[in-house]
Amino acid sequence: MARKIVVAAAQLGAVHIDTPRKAVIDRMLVLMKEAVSKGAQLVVFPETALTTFFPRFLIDDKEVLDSFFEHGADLTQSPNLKILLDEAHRLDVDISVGFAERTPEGKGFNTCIYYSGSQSRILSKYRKTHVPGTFEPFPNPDAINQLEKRYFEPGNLGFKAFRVPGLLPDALKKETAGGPPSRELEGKGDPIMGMMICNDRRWPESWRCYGLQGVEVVMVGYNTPSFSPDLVSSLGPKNEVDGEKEALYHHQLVLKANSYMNSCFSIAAARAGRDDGKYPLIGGSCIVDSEGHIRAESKTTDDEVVVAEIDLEEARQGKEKLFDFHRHRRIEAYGIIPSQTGVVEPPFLSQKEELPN
Ligand code: CDT
Repeated sequence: MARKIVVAAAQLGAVHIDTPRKAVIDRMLVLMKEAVSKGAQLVVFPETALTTFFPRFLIDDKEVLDSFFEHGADLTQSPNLKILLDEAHRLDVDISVGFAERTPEGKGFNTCIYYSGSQSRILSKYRKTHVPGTFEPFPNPDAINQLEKRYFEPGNLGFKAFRVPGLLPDALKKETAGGPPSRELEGKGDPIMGMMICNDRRWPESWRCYGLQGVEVVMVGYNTPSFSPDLVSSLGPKNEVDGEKEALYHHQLVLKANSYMNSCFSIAAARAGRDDGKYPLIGGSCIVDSEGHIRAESKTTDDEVVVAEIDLEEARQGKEKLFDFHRHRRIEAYGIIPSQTGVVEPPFLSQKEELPN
């Protein structure tokens, strides 16, 4: 039976360091409304959507730095987020939105939440796990910086998939299923979703953690520089134009491959365009299906809504055949993955040792 939902990526164009939050939020409200007018039931916004991507800048003044964060234990009461959440409730649409979070204990996280418009509550919160870049700026004043390790701690919430009520009228519920989730009932309940943030999408571990919970839709907000020779391979492009092509290539590569290998859809929302950073941020907001094909993608690096209808039933193909984890995974061979972080090469061979055949 088809399980169709309409989803959207709401791409934001350039946001400058002195752009007031209010102006960005107004743009997000326009995008939300447009997505809903196109039938979207879920709208995904970018990473740190409410401000410029401030980790590109060295900000030493604590008060100035704090002004880029949302504060408080109850994020529904953050005055900035509240405007978006209230509108999502009014429009009866779900949203996923990224922002910088300052906890009451003073910790900084790169966070996103999933808010259900119909339920009028936050269903899930995620904090970016793979925090890229450096703590100290590079000594070379022309270098491209990404000071996320200075401003954010690694997320401490793990990759926790969650079910989303209200999107599929015929979804099995606890009461109607007649028992707990089982092999026969997989893919029949409310949609299973997971969130990750920007750099997380480049790590297969993020996806597999969700894949093992039967994820059907992964949402990713991102700020990806078009050219960052100090941070990525120096074998690559030598200029901004080629850099943008390469950055888009890698962005699509990881979305397509990981959506395919985990038999899930993914929705990726960029903040794009040329802000005050040295180079622009890529666009490439897109919706990818569970066979690794792009269903819809942005055509600009401005504010733009990308919408697609997706049938979650299609993801059953991968989940029940080639990537049926129950039948084909071999956990006895994967021990090194949870037990080791960095690379440990095999010992050097001795001159006298025979080469293994
Ligand atoms: N925001 C974010 O995580 N950006 C990183 C940049 C990596 S270093 C160029 C990304 O993975 O796109």
